[in-house]
Amino acid sequence: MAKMDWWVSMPKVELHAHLNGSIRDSTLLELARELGNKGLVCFPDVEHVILKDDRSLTEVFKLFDLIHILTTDHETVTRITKEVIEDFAAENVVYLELRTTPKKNVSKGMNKKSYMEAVLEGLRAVTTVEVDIFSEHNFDSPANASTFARGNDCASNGTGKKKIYVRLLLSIDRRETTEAAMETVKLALEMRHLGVVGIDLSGNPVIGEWLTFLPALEFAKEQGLLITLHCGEVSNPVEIHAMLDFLPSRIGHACCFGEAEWAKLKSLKIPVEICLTSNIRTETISSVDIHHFADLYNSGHPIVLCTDDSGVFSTSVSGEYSLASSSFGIQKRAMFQLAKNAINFIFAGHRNEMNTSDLVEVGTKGSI
Ligand code: 6MZ
Repeated sequence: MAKMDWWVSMPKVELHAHLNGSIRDSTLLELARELGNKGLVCFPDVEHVILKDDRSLTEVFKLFDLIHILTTDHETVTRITKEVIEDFAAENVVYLELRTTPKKNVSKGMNKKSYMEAVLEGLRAVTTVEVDIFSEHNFDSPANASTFARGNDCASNGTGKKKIYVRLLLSIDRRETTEAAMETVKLALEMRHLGVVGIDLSGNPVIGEWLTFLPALEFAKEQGLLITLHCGEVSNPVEIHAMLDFLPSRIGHACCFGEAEWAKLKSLKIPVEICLTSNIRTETISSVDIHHFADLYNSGHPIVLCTDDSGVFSTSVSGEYSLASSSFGIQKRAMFQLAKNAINFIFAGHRNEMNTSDLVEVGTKGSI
């Protein structure tokens, strides 16, 4: 059997993955063909859009509107969730925080809650790998920590299957109202015992106002949900400062920061979810060699490599590790350390009590 590349065999943590951005092209095309046969979409046009490689940030959000037309019924939401989990597990992601925007689709009898139930159904439908949706005990118990750490070690869990821990973040779309955002937070609270650990604010960054979402985000925080914000995907210093003042547990992207914003972010030590391929493909950052990953990495700022939308940007977590390694000249051992550090920024359990030594053990076996 061919030797697996170290960036694939290495256990990894994925903290910034949007469900509808992580769908296989083959599945999207199949769904588009079905709707095409029913005369609901023009298949050749949709095929062209799905297979197009480079897209501006604006075009990406148009693509999401199309993807949502293809996916927003219960059965399809269940299917894509199942496939996305299988795909991340296949490349040795051992802990995944999957985020998605609960949706209403009146014509399909869907509301935010039934959408999330379809997502959970998808998690339960995975049979090729063992999925831990919510541990009986908290994630921080030594037993769970070490099980997590041995997540990709088939022999150790006695089932002969890989294991992946999955937790959910509910996304608020920037097109939503304060009431709709509040509804999502209340749903997250209701579904806490089902593995929902936090809230994400995402969507087209040129739409919506921070103050619209603030009441719901404050309420979420008061109730103990952890928050991650898409921050600085476009230039908007006032919003960036307001978001950092909110003290989110993590932020995503941080592309369009000026000196004052970098200084504030660094002094607050807020972990950043870095999405290299996404930023390059959407031309938010013009080339990888000038990506802020390098400065944050060199200054020891907490960062985690993520895919954002592995389907839309044709990437994978392994691909992001390989890209960072080759672009910034970081060797395998240091990349492993970067992957391991991500455990400190997960939303499940009490992060600081995680035992990371077993993760080192797993990585050492295969590749270091
Ligand atoms: C901001 C993004 C995003 O929630 O339907 N989303 N928001 N910036 C990005 N960078 C490219 N990529 C994805 O997944 C798709 C939704 O995630 C958000 C958008 O709101 C998009 O509609 P779900 O599963």
